[in-house]
Amino acid sequence: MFESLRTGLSNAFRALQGKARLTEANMREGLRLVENSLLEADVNVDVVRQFMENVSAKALGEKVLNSLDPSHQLLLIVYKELVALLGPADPTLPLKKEVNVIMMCGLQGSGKTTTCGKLARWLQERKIRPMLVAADLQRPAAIEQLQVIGRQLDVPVYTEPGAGDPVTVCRNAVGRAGQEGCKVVILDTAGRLAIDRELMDQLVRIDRLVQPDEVLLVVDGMMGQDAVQSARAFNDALELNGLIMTKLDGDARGGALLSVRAVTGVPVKFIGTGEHLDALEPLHPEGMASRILGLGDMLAMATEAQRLVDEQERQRMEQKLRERSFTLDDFKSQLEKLVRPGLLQRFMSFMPGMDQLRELMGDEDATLALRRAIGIINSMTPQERQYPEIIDLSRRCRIARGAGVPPFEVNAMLKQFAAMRDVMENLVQVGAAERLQAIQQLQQAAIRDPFSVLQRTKKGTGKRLTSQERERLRMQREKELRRRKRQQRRGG
Ligand SMILES: Nc1nc2c(ncn2[C@@H]2O[C@H](COP(=O)(O)OP(=O)(O)OP(=O)(O)O)[C@@H](O)[C@H]2O)c(=O)[nH]1
Ligand SMILES: [Mg+2]
Repeated sequence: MFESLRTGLSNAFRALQGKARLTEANMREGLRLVENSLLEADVNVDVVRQFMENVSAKALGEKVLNSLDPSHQLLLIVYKELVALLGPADPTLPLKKEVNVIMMCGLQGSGKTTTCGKLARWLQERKIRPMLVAADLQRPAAIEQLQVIGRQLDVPVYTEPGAGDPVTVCRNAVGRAGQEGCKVVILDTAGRLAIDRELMDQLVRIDRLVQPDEVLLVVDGMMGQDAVQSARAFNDALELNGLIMTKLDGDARGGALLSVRAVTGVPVKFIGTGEHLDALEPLHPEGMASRILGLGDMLAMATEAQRLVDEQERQRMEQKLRERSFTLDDFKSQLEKLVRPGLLQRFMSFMPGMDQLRELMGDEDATLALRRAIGIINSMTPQERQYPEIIDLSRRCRIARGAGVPPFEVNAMLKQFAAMRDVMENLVQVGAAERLQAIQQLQQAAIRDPFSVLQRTKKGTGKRLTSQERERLRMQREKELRRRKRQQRRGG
């Protein structure tokens, strides 16, 4: 997420690092780099101007210039300013009544229907029963699309095939939801390629006559400043409660996310980070700011990890860890959960200092590595999976042959397993609240002292690159440079 912005910003901080004496001129150079990266990320010019005014006022103060480590100070100032830019956010949905109505709107293809499904799933995970409503009568296939999602999630979908007026459909749906005990009704409305009178009139009519409790606008994060402008137009017509910005998993540069709140005054509540129905995250300004600065977002990672396993299995695992009987079979079943397209990349975006590793291996490679580990476990006997200590040289060679990998990989996997088991066993010894606290402390430490975290992680993953890997990195870099040049040419 937002690779180039992150790289640009970290270059700015690095430029100040290790300077024997920091002068105002040096600091101005660092600030210039910060400004450039924001502009390159397509942040609204007025927003950048205001941002830089705030940051400069603090960064050029005597206290910062005379401080022991001005690059840390600048990072901290930028972090706080990013948090202010993104927030205050309220990533919740107030549920007050028997039946709460959420209306989703947005331009065509922005991701409304998908996001309706994601929200429904998000509610389900919180034991709230949602109902989806096909209020997009424009496109015949729209109803079917929503029904497919409903079946996938096992969520009721209200449709009235052949109906002419979405207002009637929505009203009837609210009545039905009451009867069926659904607490939240999510209206999937129609989109248009551009904002036009007809689209707005229809939405305003639904808004006035159905009186939704929440009106959420879905905007495509890849659209950059156009997304911000359309959000402004929608907000003028509808008074939005919040935004959901989708497609931030792709090549989105981040400009839309960073500008939209300042330009429209509407908070971003959730972000969409993939096509799958579980790729929805509440936006926490602190976590996001820290992710943009490459410091990771441990809280999001912990939440995400928890989502992957259901409550029952989590308890079973905890029990095993507590009894210290966590085996390679359990390890395997955890690895299997991670082998899903896009998932590992998402996980990596939460971790501090993962840029290098991410550059090194794409999603495919990472998934491949997991599959190899699973393959290794598969070629072990039940006894070996239970007691890996018995794996000696000859067993190791046999396992390696069976899995089609070199023997050292068997060793590496066993070491990984042992390391992970140790960390997890230690974590289950403390209570849930303490665990959360430990994670938050880790995050705070990363923010306070980012370079140490980055350096540590770098050292940890700092294996020597083979010439092939170096070659691959070089090619990737060149490709990225070409892409940027193309973009610049297009831009002007
Ligand atoms: N990568 C990515 N793709 C997304 C995300 N959200 C939606 N999409 C994709 O965007 C495309 C359009 O999504 P829809 O949900 O059909 O969009 P819509 O706004 O309902 O479109 P209309 O009903 O035609 O106006 C689909 O291919 C989705 O899979 C996201 O967060 N990330
Ligand atoms: Mg749709």
